[in-house]
Amino acid sequence: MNGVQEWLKRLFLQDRRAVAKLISLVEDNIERHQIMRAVLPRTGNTLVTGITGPPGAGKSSLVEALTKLVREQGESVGIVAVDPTSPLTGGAILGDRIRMQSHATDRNVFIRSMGTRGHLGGMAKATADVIRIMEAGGYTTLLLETVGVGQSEIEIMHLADTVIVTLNPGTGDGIQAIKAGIMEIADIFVINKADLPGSERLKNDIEMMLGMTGQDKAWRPPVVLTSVYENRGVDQLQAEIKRHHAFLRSSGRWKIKWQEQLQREVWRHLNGQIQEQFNSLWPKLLSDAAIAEGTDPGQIAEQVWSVMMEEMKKKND
Ligand SMILES: Nc1nc2c(ncn2[C@@H]2O[C@H](COP(=O)(O)OP(=O)(O)OP(=O)(O)O)[C@@H](O)[C@H]2O)c(=O)[nH]1
Ligand SMILES: [Mg+2]
Repeated sequence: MNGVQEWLKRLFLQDRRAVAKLISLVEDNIERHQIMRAVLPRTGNTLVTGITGPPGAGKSSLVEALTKLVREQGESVGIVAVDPTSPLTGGAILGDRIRMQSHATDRNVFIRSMGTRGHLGGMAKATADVIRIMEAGGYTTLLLETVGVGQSEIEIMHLADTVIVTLNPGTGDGIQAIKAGIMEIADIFVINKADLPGSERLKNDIEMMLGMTGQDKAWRPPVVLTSVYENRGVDQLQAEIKRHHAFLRSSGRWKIKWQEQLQREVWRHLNGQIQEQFNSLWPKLLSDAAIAEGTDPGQIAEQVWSVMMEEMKKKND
């Protein structure tokens, strides 16, 4: 039995070290196929809860508060914190590590921080793998935190089944969120720091905007007020998460979501493969003067595509 087999065996016995080890191997692209093939049959049952929002909105504080609740209920928690602006990877992003200290010694909480490694598609790919390994390792609650409200965060949030958008009162967050197109991805809105003034107003603003946009009639995103400082609203947030999970399952949305996620994920892999092949072919195409000057790039793309197909056929023969 090779080393990977041994680690997989230990993963299925819910050995924390195996979770860490297999995540590193997959991230380094060592035996990725073998690992993911073994892991996959043990995944797909747990819904992933994503938490996004502007920097400092209290995402990590909420993750920690939710983790505390879930642990009290006896479930184990896997947390992935993605920071597209951070070059760090593997280890913990310092701030998160400090804040999550209360769970650091808890064997039933597994925290993984990820920074940019290569391009963004790479990060979404890696995050999807990490979530699956955690699920196969027996973590029954999966939380995914990502900072920001830009395109890259939305890409990460598509990995989640339930998306929580966290905003703060008195910051103009509401307006920013609309501009960033984040209203559309929110299943639940949280107004955190509700101990500060202006939260009712922000709640009204969000509800008004929800009324105006062509929302999904079957699910109207609730707006939950929380204060991690005053330990308020977190249980209500957990109840709304459970309600959304139940909605996904009972309405059959879960399946549709799963198909959409699969499509995105396959495309990310395909995109990576095509890009790699294209990058290796391009210099040769240029130097062979196969491409005449002044040719329309769209036409060149068609030529390149047929060359790529030929290469692929040669490889498969
Ligand atoms: N007043 C108040 N402050 C809070 C509350 N929750 C969190 N904070 C504070 O807000 C700051 C940011 O909290 P984090 O949980 O790190 O926020 P975050 O969204 O994870 O931050 P990034 O990951 O850096 O984007 C910290 O100083 C927290 O102590 C709250 O309910 N009320
Ligand atoms: Mg954070």
